[in-house]
Amino acid sequence: MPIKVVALAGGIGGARFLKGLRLIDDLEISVIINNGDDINMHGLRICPDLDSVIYNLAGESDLVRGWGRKDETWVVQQQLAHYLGEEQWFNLGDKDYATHIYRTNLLNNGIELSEIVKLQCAKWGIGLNLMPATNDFVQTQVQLTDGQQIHFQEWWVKHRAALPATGFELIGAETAKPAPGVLDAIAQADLIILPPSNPIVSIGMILRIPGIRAAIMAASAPVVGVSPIIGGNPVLGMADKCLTALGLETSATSVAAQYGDLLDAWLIADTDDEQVSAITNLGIKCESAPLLMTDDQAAKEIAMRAIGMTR
Ligand code: FO1
Repeated sequence: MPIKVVALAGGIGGARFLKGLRLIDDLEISVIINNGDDINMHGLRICPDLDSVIYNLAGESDLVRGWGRKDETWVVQQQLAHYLGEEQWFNLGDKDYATHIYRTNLLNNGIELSEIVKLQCAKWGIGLNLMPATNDFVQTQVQLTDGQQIHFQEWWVKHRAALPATGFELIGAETAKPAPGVLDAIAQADLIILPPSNPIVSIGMILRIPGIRAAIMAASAPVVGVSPIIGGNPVLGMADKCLTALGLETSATSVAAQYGDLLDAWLIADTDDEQVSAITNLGIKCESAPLLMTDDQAAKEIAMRAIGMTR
């Protein structure tokens, strides 16, 4: 009888974890993917975390960048820069443009994002059940210390998260609904996993879609998370900038406290094992292990260790 696993995933870190998780036998894997990074550009809907997960699972992602397609070319972008008279700060490759054109055309024809993701998975032969957190258009905005509010991608990519921020808002969240299948997958899960994605702007934004956090709290499945922070630093991306913006410490303990009563178990890095007792005192089962996902096999071992904490 396969174990029904539900993972909440953001972009690059989540995708790398999933490439290991899917190597484990007898798991039926559903993935709820963050839409907060989504942005409309040049009249196209861009869904970075959905695309990072799909491209990684399809073996099509650029492994150095972590986002976008491998063996990419940038002709359309260069031509757009010519027309627009300015260099594009958000890099969209030619193969990537095909995804955005395909998705936007279907959306404009009334096809829901969750259906489009299923079509993409079929095209790429991805056997996992991937779902966007919501079919509604939500966008993460960053509140800056100067009072301005800018799109997450502008903060993250154009400014490399260097502009001091005080908070993150998910625009559209109040009226957003979980995508079809999301709440059922959570309710029927035998195990729920929080991979080492950004706890604030990736997993944190999934949890802001009304109903999802409550469904996880009500689920019979245990919830196990894997720390995205090793030592005082994120392994990938800039989760430290997000935690600092909220006045939170960048540590495995701080992220566990941020997830709070959602967590039953928390796997941290072996180099952080002095934090095991502090996390245990939060009422969360805590163990340490090597957490660098150097390849799919390493990610598989981390996933097995995390699952083992709840069995
Ligand atoms: N990240 C960057 O650092 N620079 C980029 O130019 C960039 C472009 C881009 C285009 C499509 C896409 O799906 C993702 C892209 N990303 C880029 C990553 C994106 O910012 C992600 O949202 C973050 O990496 C967080 O997951």
